[in-house]
Amino acid sequence: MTSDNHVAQPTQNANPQEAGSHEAGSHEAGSRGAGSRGAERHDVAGRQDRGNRVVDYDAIVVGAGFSGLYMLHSLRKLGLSVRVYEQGGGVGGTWYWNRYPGARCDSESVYYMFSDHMSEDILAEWDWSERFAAQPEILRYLNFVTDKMDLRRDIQFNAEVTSAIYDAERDAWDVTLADGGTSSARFLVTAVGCLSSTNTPKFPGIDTFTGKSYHTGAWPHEGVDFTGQRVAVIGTGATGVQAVPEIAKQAAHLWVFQRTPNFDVPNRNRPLEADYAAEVKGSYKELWEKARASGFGLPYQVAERSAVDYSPEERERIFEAAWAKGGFYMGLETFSDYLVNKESNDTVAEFLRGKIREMVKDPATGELLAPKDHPFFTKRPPLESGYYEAFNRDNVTLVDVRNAPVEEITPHGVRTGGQEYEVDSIVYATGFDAMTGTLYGMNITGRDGQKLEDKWADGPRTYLGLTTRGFPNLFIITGPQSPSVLSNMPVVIEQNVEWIADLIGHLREHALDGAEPAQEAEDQWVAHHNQVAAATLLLGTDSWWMGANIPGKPRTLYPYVGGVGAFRDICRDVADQGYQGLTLFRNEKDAPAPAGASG
Ligand code: N01
Repeated sequence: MTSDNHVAQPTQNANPQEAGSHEAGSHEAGSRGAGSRGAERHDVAGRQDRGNRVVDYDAIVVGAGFSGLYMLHSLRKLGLSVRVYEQGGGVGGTWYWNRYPGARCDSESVYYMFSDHMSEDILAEWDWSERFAAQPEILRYLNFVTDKMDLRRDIQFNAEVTSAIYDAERDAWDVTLADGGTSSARFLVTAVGCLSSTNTPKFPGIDTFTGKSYHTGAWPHEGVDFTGQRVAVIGTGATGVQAVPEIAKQAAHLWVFQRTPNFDVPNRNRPLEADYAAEVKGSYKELWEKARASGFGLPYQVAERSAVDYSPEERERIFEAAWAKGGFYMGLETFSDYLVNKESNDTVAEFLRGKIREMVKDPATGELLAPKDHPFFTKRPPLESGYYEAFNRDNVTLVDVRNAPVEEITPHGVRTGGQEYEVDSIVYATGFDAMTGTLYGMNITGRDGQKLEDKWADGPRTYLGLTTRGFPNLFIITGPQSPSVLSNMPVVIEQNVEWIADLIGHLREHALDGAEPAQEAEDQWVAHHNQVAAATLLLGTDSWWMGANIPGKPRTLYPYVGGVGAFRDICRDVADQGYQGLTLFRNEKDAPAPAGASG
């Protein structure tokens, strides 16, 4: 028996276990998408033998980055048996794969970590060395967390999930790995990140290139020495912007192929001042609470004001202060209406264009680097450190592939505008099939054989971004229609994980076995998501947030833009009202759920 509730109206490689390097000698070798039967069928602590409804684990979690690690810890605390399958040879997710030169986090390191909810000790013991941590340090941190919390023993590495099929008879998820291994669980949690399936455009001739090709998102573990090489970097998003200054230091010549210029803001990275780090640690509870209640998961002092209400001189002073501070302060602490007010946005856009023109010596190059086709922050603004200065070097050339798109990759380089650029290496900084690519790669199949990809053929349909109807007991961490990438990730990850763990705890407490969103709840969430999105300028810009970077991908805003704090409140209300909008059920189809169990 089921009991339906309805949705509340929304209120508004130091790793010893690594399996080796991932050399990317061809573009295919350097790609990755959405394995071994390590799981012997075994007796699972707390498992009830329900005849043919036996499962191997209470929960299977896919992915061992920030979200998978915290999910494992949280489910273990509930006493569940958990198996984590991780495609990589070690923990880290994004930080395991993205080892390209210059890779570092764009969130300040003191806020880019687990809170005391994971462990007070870790928070106290771990010290970051830089304001914005580089990839190796973040990977070290995640390995430190893994070992400290004794998480490794439940993680199976080199385990790529190739299918996950819901069996309604057993109320179980059957999971298959690339090596043919299989296992099953009652709950399936995807912790696969938002940017995990690399995107390499299908340029004609791409396979004919005789040099080396790399995708930034699947970088060789041993690193790449570009010394003396002629190099092409295709793509100028957050990744390209980080990689270009570093590659420029080594290459004999570097050509940067730009389709759309971005509004890059300096990160002003520096060694982390001990006083500042101590101050943050001293008030972390307050700061994290502020981050949790904020729009973007950072405890910044958001200015509730519009640029249009200020004089040009006052605006300039505010912009200059944020420019000097560096990081996301330009977007978050200057004016609050950039995403909804074009006039306000124009002021910051013009300020940033001016800065770019100032920094780049060659006027024609500076003009090409100054974005004019989209408002600020409607594409993710990269943080830069030496990017614009790189174009003042003799060995760096910007190539415009907006007006003359890449025609083909030849055996010796890149052809565009009728000219061939001969290179030894091509770096594809061309991004990801974000948010859905990896989910679809797992061939997730729900009730009645429906594939997730088919259900979402016209765009994702979720309840809170965390669940989707027809896929009982499937939980998606940082899924589409949740704040996900529009937040400092650890903050939303903790919220998502805790909400899922609380729900599973609630089910167990009430002798229930599953949850699935009601149709009406899902419809209302999708409508709310779309309504919030439609009020912003985001829909008018081609960005990966809109799915615009992948040919044929439905054009819709993938992350939820209603704000981290507002989302958190909605999720809390749903839980407080007994998981309103979710159908909670038990396996014995004929047994009534206990009164009040579903709230
Ligand atoms: O990917 P992107 P990314 N011909 O999709 C270009 C996060 N991140 O890997 O803009 C020519 O942003 C494409 O051009 P256009 C962050 O959230 C975080 O750089 O589509 N060019 C663009 O320039 C970020 O937003 C950190 O016109 C083509 C580039 O390739 C996200 O990852 C650090 C092309 C792709 O840019 C993705 O960033 C780095 C074609 N056919 C990244 N196809 C941290 O702080 C694509 N491009 C943690």
